[in-house]
Amino acid sequence: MSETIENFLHEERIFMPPAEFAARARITREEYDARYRRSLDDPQGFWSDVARELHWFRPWSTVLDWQEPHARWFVDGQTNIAYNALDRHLNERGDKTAIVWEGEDGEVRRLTYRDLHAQVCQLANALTSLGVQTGERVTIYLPLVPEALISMLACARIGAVHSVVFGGFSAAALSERLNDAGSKVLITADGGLRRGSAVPLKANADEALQQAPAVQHVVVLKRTGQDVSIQAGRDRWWHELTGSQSAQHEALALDSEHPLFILYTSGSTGKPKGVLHTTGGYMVANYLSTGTVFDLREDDLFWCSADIGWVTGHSYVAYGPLLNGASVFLYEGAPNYPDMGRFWQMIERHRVSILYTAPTAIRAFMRAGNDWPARSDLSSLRLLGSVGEPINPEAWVWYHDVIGQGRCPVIDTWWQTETGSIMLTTFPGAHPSKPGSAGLPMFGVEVAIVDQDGRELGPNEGGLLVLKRPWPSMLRTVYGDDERYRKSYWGEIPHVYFAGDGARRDEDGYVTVVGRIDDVLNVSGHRLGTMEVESALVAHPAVAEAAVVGRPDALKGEGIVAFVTLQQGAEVNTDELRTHVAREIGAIARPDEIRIAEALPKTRSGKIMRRLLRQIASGQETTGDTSTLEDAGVLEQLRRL
Ligand code: 6R9
Repeated sequence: MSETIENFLHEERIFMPPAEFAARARITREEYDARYRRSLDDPQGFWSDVARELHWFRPWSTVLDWQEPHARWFVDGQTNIAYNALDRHLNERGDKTAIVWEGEDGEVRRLTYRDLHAQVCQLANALTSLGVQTGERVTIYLPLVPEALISMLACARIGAVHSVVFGGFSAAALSERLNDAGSKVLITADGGLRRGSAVPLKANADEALQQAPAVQHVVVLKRTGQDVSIQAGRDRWWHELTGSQSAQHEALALDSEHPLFILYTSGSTGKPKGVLHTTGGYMVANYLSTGTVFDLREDDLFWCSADIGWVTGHSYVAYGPLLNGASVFLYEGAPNYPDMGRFWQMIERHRVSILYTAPTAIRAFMRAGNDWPARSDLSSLRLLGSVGEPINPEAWVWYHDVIGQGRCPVIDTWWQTETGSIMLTTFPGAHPSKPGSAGLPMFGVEVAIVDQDGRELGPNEGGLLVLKRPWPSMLRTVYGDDERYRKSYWGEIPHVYFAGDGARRDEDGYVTVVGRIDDVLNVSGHRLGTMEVESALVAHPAVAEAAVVGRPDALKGEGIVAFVTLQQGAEVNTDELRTHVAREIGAIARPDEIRIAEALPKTRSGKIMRRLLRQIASGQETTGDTSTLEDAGVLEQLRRL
């Protein structure tokens, strides 16, 4: 990490917004300043004005009720996010393209707002026919196909709370999430295409369902046509279930604080947290951020390459763009299939104008060389965004020069599953960009860099990133564990939201986020708890103890290194352990390296000294205090591994 920080500190290049872009930008410098000031001085007025651009079945009485750490936004208001994302557009934009989808096999589908509305209504009616009630949870385990968005919107329409589980997660991860949410309905598919082969989603789901007895109904989308087993009475084909349903459905008027979705994310303990978002605030914040940060225009084709299983897919593939009546591009498969030119060919083919992707992808494309993008016409692009992890300046500049051809501003947006929408960014037509630095606070966001005691630090001092006031799209709780919510987010430092990231802010107010300061890894932009990987490892019969740390990785941001000790007399091959972790959690959690050790470095009180393991894993000298180490000989042995 220190190498990365050095690199950030020495980056001094500044990129001004291109004049042509700035001239017609939705948010100019003056507008940003004025609106940002108003959002802090008069939050009620500011947020009311934004919310009034959307449809409410009943207006709110109070904009914010804040009983720390619980916020209620647009109190007493009634709305429906699916109504705002679909019905609201039908008169003016019924024939406008809502979704252009490309399957990995090259199949293309287009849905207008009217088509999307009709299909969402049919599924909403179908879910109701299965007995799904308002407030009940529905788990979605699908590939990135239009039906993933249709499922989310159908749930939102009837007030069912969706819990999307990334299609790359294992059966075990799925059953854990099904059980935690208490879902009675699962929506899945026979499979999805990834790198030319079919991912066995239904088979995984069947395995998961053996451990999730509460699930009564499974809706199965036919995507690949691969063989699957259908359990009579429980499993129904999507097309059979929805085909006979009416394409009319009246969206329910839901309380502004009605739960919209649960999304599981990693924390510093073993069990993933079910981050809960509610309706009104999430809707208003995403409507605003998508429209303004991405300078969205009627004729844009917006491509956020995230999977629907992550928050970026929720906010900037599905809800934000559709709330703005935008056309969204979706791609099902792997970025390097059949080759490293796939992204650029699709941008040319569909005339994508805004691309929002992750640093890991950018670094992989950069490594593959400039020939790939050079073969495609990228002139439709006008804005580029980055999200998910710190972007190193080299990758930023490459993205700007080679993909954006110097013409497109690049924005680096910092936010989290918990924040629901973008919290830090530059506005592309308003602010100069500094590669590696996310930038300035979004409207309504008050950011600070503090020390462990909550004291605010000065310019360029590294500290903890906190947010000083509630914002509309903030998580409301950890599903089923409010205590964990209080402790993790509002209990670390009094009266502020603790993000878990380290950061510093420069003289111009630009915030650079350097990475997690807790036991959470960021591997290719995906959050993974070290404890989750450790739990998976110790579940293997040969493993006695495990300690997992991150190590800087030029491509993935962070790689996973596991140190394990074995049970007495046990023998195991490290590849088997790596595969075991992938099977337990999903391929994203597969350790890059496993080192079998005789013992782990522990303090006298039995705590594993991860700092030392991190240093050993990245080949550094072990430094700092080792006086609390129980057995100094352990270090010697580890270094030799
Ligand atoms: C949206 C999303 C959140 C964590 C966050 C931070 C890292 C995200 C970043 C960034 C530096 C950026 N992160 N964006 N770090 N610069 N622009 O990624 O949500 O999956 O919950 O991850 O990702 O560490 O705390 P999520």
